[in-house]
Amino acid sequence: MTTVFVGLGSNLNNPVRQITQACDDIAALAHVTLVKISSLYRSPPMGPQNQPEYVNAVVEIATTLSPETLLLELNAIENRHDRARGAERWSARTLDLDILLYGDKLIKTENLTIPHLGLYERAFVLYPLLEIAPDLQIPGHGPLRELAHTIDAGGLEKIGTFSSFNNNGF
Ligand code: A4P
Ligand code: MG
Repeated sequence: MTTVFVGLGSNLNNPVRQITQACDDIAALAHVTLVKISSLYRSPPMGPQNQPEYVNAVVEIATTLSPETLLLELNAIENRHDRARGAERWSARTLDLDILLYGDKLIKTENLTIPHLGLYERAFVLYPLLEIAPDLQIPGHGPLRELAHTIDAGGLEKIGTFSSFNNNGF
């Protein structure tokens, strides 16, 4: 079993529902155990500003799937959420699932960069991650806590726990 952190983001078609449903979808994957779910956070769009605000979260899973197989499974979940792959970088999407960390592995292939490149600069990734793994060491980098303190959390707002939304029938 390897401990893996996955980042979730959505800004289209009821983002809260996209994220809570995606957590259920991840939990339902074979050879994956969902361990922790961060709160859901609202964040201003990074990139083009003419798109809605995002909802972001991070989950911790334990899995025996390889990084490549896990990526395929996560892409399949994105596709089931009607994810369109637009031409424009950083454009609006129903669901984005990124493998942030895969144990202590450093991976750089055509399909996969782990730790995820956005990890080092994105408040909407770092703060949810810090919430569920405050003592995490980022492979090849150092303590998450120190990294988070260098990144402005401006605009990031905790909007509720996973269960507060899920139990309310979103
Ligand atoms: N890929 C490489 N490494 C990884 C990894 N660690 N995890 C490759 C997942 N995928 C990885 O991904 C493109 C390719 O990245 C995949 O085929 C995979 O092989 P994608 O999901 O098709 O494209 P993308 O997500 O649109 O990539 P892009 O444009 O880099 O977008 P980002 O970086 O994901 O950013 N603002 C806020 N507030 N919150 C957000 O969540 N998200 C984005 C998208 C923009 N602005 C945002 C947010
Ligand atoms: Mg992505």
